[in-house]
Amino acid sequence: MGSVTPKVSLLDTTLREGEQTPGVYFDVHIKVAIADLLNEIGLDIIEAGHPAVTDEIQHAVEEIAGRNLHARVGAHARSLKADVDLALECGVQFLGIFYCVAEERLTHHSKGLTQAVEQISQVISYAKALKPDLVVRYTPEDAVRSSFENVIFAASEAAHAGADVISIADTTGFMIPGTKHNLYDYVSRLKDELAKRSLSPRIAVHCHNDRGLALANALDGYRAGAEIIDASVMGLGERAGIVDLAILLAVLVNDFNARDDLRLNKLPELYHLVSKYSGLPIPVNFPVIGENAFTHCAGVHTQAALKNPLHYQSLDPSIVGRKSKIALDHMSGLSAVRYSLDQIGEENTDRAFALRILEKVKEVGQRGRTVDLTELKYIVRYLSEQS
Ligand code: HCA
Ligand code: CU
Repeated sequence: MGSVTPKVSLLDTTLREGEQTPGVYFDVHIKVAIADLLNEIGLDIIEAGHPAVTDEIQHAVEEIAGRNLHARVGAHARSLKADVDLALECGVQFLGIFYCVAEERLTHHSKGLTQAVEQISQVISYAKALKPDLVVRYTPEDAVRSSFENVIFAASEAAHAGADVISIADTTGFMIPGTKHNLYDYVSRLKDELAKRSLSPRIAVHCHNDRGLALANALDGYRAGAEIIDASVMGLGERAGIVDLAILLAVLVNDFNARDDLRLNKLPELYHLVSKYSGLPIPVNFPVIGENAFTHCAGVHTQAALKNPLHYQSLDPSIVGRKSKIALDHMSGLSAVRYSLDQIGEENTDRAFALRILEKVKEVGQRGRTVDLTELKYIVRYLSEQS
């Protein structure tokens, strides 16, 4: 990729969207720990919660906003003055206001477009008047399935009222790169239309993962000029969730040279924290963070990877502070066994004995287990006693 790519800001919403995962709840002290790690990694915006939901969420947002983090701490709000008041009482520096302008929703709420947009504008002006340095984002929820005219009307009026950011929400994970419903064209067209009106709010993209395309869509939006990308740890969120933070950061840093100031080596700690307290395990094959993300297994693979890991790796594990690993199971070959024997100080094992060890490793592997280095020591001891 070229080295001249626009700087992108990163918004993490693990504490807001992520907590909308059924059954997921983080205690206030855990939220604070998550926010601190996000801040250390270098996130630009932390969406800390929607204070109107519960008193405890309000308290958590207040705690996090009061920590003087480098990241801007934000709250989520409906287009209601009461929600703005509550958010500002928490001391946030960022406020996300959402309101859907799709015809069906407006009809459902018995609102005309003009009336809805008036309410959105009034709430934004109200927030800006109360706190002029507040960064305000307006999100036309389900933007991509709403009529484009309605979105552009609402977005322009919101920008006129003082919104700094317009977020394009693919609330239902509807977009597909390369089809007529793609975020690249959507963001390009939106930016053009806003520019025609002499408006240039920053564009954010919030992509849900219903079709497994959240990241692809977010990158499409980014290539079209979106300057803020929303993500969450483990992609947590409603239904299939949203863009996964670690994968997004790895790709932006490694492949787009989009940032050079992030501490990606803190990501594993963050993921283990969120996994533990959300009660959701990180799948072993989860990219970048999963236990097996940099583990080589099959004989042909390990043999090649031991010579040069890049034979079977396109991402360097050290970018997140990890190392390549070799797994021993029924797929293993002699080179993997030799490599592992070296690691337990058995580098002088003769070939015949190494082959017997391999046979045992394959036997264990066929039962659906891998042999770790401790078990390998037991195997070595057991077989040497047999001979
Ligand atoms: C929600 C929906 C939302 C809002 C995004 C935003 C979406 O849970 O309220 O306010 O920017 O996906 O549209 O997450
Ligand atoms: Cu969402």
